[in-house]
Amino acid sequence: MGNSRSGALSREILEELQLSTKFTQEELCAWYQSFLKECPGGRITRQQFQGTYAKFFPDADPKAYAEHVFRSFDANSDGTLDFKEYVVALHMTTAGQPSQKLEWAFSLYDVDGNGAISKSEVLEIVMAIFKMISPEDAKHLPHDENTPEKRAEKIWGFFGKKDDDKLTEEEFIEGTLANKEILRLIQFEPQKVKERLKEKEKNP
Ligand SMILES: [Ca+2]
Ligand SMILES: [Ca+2]
Repeated sequence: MGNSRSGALSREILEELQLSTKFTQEELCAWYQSFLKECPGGRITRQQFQGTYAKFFPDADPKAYAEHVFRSFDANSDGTLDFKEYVVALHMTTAGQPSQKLEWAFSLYDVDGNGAISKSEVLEIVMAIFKMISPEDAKHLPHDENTPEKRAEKIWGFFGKKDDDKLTEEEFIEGTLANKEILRLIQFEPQKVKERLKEKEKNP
């Protein structure tokens, strides 16, 4: 009760976020207000985060993917997302430069956080992505990428790595910037899936 800090963002965090994201003070303050409305405690829990994904993908199983995304956003690994982590995440995944988005993608794929990506980590994320692809959509995937194993193999092959090799962040970002095919394969694009579904409804 009567917590005066709950309604306003501290100047320190505000300035830090303005610098790191280039969002304006007005934008940040408005988001903070809506963030507090959604999360009066000022933190998003893992369960809440997964719940949001579940709403967006009612016909799929986004739990594993949501878990990985949550991990990549939870910079201090305390099991919750505070406003700062939330805004940085929003920036990296939406407004950021391509290289920033790929920095985030690297942290998503570096499941154990050791600074390098192994082939099994690629497979783990690709499996999580596949759980969000509806069986109907999966039917339309090209032959050499219609299972998680094939798709992981294809991604790994693009980087020219042996099975036991590791990918550094630099290799991952440079390779992905240079090759649109890798970029397409490493991400899940719900929007494109939805667009395709709409088209299908129009022209069954
Ligand atoms: Ca955190
Ligand atoms: Ca790793």
